[in-house]
Amino acid sequence: NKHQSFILWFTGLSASGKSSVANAFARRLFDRGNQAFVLDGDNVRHGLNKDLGFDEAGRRENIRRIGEVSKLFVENGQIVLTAFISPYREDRQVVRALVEEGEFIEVYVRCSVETCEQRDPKGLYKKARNAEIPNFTGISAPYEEPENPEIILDTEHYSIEECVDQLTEILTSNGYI
Ligand code: GGZ
Repeated sequence: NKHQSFILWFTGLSASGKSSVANAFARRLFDRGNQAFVLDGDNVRHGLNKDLGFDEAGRRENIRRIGEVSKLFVENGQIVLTAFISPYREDRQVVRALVEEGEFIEVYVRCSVETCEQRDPKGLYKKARNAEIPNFTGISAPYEEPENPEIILDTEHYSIEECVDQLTEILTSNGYI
């Protein structure tokens, strides 16, 4: 199965579905004979970046390092799927500029903060409302929506599987996979 190497950069609020879509899409790719590598909070924030917090500087350094790691994988011919809030437009732009034209595909995992807060799978929104967690994205810290993302996935209205179908369709028709 032919593929070029690229970064699929998922961005969106906590509980928007970034990791779920990225992991489900990685399985879909595997079934099609393409291998992908998923970077998300579970394998990066607890390891490489465990020295970083959630203030603005910590988030920016988080994204910078993830961008550099992703670049290494892309240079090695891989498909990289990253699932981080990445709330700052400028930081996403910096990662985009690290790789060749067309190798950075920004995927806005769009879901209203109201719906994310209703989902609240880890109880974090509740804690943020009670000020037990400071600087919580969408509540007490900013999220800058992508202005020109290559792809928008609407997880408010579509299931994870439907979003995976949409990704597959878009990337197939554009010759990425
Ligand atoms: C947002 C936080 C925070 C704060 C801890 N704000 O839903 P989750 O739990 O699994 O995903 C969130 C994750 C966000 O880490 P990222 O590395 O993606 O963020 S960033 O790109 O902004 O650096 C959430 C949890 O960590 N979490 N504190 N204050 N999310």
